[in-house]
Amino acid sequence: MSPREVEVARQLAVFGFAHLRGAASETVAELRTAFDRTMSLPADGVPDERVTKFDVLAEMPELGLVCGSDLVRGICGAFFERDHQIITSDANILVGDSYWHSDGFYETPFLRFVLYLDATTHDTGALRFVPGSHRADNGWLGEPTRHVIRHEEDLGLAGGEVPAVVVESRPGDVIVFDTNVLHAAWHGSVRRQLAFNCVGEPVTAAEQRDTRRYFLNRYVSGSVPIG
Ligand SMILES: O=C(O)CCC(=O)C(=O)O
Repeated sequence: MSPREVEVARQLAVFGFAHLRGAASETVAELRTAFDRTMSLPADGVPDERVTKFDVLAEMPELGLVCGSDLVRGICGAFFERDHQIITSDANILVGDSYWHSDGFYETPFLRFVLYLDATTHDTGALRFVPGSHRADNGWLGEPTRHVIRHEEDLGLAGGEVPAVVVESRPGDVIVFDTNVLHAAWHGSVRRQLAFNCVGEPVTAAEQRDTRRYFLNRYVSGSVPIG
C-alpha cells in the first residue's frame, strides 16, 4: 500500500471520513451511463422521493472498477489491516435532507465509499460530518450523539447549523467514511449517488455477528437510515 493510502486510513481513524478528490474521474462517464441505464428518473428529472436499488454491483460492473481499484484496496488494507469484503452496494437517487445519523454504532469498523454523480455543495445537499464522532474512546457515544440527533430540541440548532465539516464534491470524487460517524446532508436537491460498504474479513464471533447485523440493517433501514 502507498503512503497516501496509509495517510487516508489514518484520517479515517482520527476524523471518521476522508475526501478523495478525483479518485474516480477516469470512470465517472461510464458510471453515469451505467447509473442512468439502471435507475430511471422521471421525465422531468425530479422524483418525489428518494429511490434506492441494492446489490447494484451485480447490474453495474462499471462500479466494480472503483471497488476493485488499487486505491480502494490500499485504503481498506491500511485501515482494516487484513483482507476485506464488499458487504453491500447501492445506487440512490436522493432528494431533500438526510437527517443526522450514524449507520448504527458497531464495535467492528465498516467503511462506506460514496460517489455523487452530481456536484454537491453546502447549499445543495453535500454530505457533512461531525469529525471524530465515530469514536467510542472520546466519549461521543451516548449523550453527545443523542444531542446531535435531537439538535432542534436539545441544542436549539437547525440541522444545517450543527457545527460540522461539509464535504462539497464534484463528479469523480469519492468520499469514504467510517459508518459510525455522525453524518447528514442538508438543503438537499436531487443527487445521484453510488455507494459500497466494506468490512475487514470477519474473524472473531463478535465481528461475524456485527457483519450479519450490519448487512441486515442496511436492507431493513434503507440506504440512508435516520436517527
Ligand atoms: O447524501 C445524502 O443524502 C446522505 C447519504 C448518506 O447518509 C449515506 O450515503 O450514508
